[in-house]
Amino acid sequence: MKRRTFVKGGLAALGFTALSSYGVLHSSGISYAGPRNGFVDPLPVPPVLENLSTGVDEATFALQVQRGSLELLPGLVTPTMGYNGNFLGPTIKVRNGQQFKVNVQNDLNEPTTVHWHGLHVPAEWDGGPRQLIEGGGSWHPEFTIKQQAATLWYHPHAMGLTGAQVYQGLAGLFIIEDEVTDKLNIPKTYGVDDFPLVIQDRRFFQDGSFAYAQNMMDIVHGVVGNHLFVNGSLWPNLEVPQGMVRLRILNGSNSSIYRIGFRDDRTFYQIATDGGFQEKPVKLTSLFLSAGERAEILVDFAGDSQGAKISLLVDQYAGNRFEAMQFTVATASSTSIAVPESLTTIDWLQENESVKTRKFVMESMGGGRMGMMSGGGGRLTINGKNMSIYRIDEQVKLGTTEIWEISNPSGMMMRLPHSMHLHDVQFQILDRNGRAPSPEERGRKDTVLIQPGETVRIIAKFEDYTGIYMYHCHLLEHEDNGMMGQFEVVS
Ligand SMILES: [Cu+2]
Repeated sequence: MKRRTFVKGGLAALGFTALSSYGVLHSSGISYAGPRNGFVDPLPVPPVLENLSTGVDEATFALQVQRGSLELLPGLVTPTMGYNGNFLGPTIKVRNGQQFKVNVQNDLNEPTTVHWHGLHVPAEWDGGPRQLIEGGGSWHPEFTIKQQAATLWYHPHAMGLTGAQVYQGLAGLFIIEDEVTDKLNIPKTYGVDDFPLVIQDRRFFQDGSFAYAQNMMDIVHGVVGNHLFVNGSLWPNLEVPQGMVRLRILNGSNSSIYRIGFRDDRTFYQIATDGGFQEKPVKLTSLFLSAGERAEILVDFAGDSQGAKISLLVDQYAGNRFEAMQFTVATASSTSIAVPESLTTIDWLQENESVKTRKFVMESMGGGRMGMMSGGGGRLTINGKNMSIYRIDEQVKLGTTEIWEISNPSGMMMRLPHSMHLHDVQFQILDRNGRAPSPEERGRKDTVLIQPGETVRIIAKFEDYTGIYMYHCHLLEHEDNGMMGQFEVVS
């Protein structure tokens, strides 16, 4: 076994219960829950990307997709990819209504794309598999941001290359602000009381290089890592003010589902789903995020003494448990912020507005395990079909509202979760196996976890733009192996 593992104890001491309800999947080795020597490195906070425009109505950026290297594990050098750097990318910040322009330069020696995950975007600038940027090539999207405040992200989406490129480091946050944010009394000073947390697990060879998809099981279950990184750092420490702190959390892993909470089991408040603010804060002690999902939370450190250390626990579907990072309470906050009573109002789409119900069946196995990797149709399908860029699977009429009923039938041999992502729209969850969504999922969503045996109904309005978009499983190894389809919005 070439994989790097650590043998140690202390997992039980964390007092974090296992996700037994998930059933048995597989284990990717022994995880090292927390550091031996404390949380030493300061959490890197991705810089906000410089806006090259001077006008307030414009936001112009430059992104360079490049290779690099980084010491992710102590003493080892990992070959990586990054945007404008070695690993991950800068945070893009725009305002609703701004004219967004970006010059993307692909300095990889292979094709890539830049997909704006969660963004309501003209199809030609979506950055899906149809907008390939060849190695050495460039791409120049330009469109207006027509969307409320949200924490979105950007990542590659080239067919068959997405998983490997994200794994090597290609991901960044895309934050939209608007008048609602302006009015709310919540932490909003980036890097001071408003922090992005990009959570990702990784697996390595002994020489420090990434051990990405090695075999069929990696594709079936997704590549699950045994080291956990926050913003590209192993076991970092973040100094936070002694007051209210906002965390914008992205599950940036390829295929992991995380349950996220604090070592002391403290309560926190979720204020946003994938697509922006919820109507009211949701009181929680742990949060589930599947690959690609985001949440914003408020954590109050006002009651903690200066110097107090509180760690973040991340429990991974498939068994690993991580003490991911630590918060150290520093000086008193300069602002006094309470958890708001309400945040925004959401235009809830009504079932009777829907003109069509479409059914989508996500299947992990069509007929025998041996067929999984064979070219003849594949065995990761949506409605029995493997992705073809030459086929339009669904046509949606511009300006209409539809219900999409997505099911993950419980197969005889494979019980795998899937995470459905739609491009262009923010949808709302109507129900999960007939039951109303939990408070954590009540809001604008672009990615939704579908557990084995579940049927989830979502509702969305397809407006403003015609063209071809993707829907797919956001477990990237599933997506790369064909669990994807195309919908065309037609006038
Ligand atoms: Cu899947």
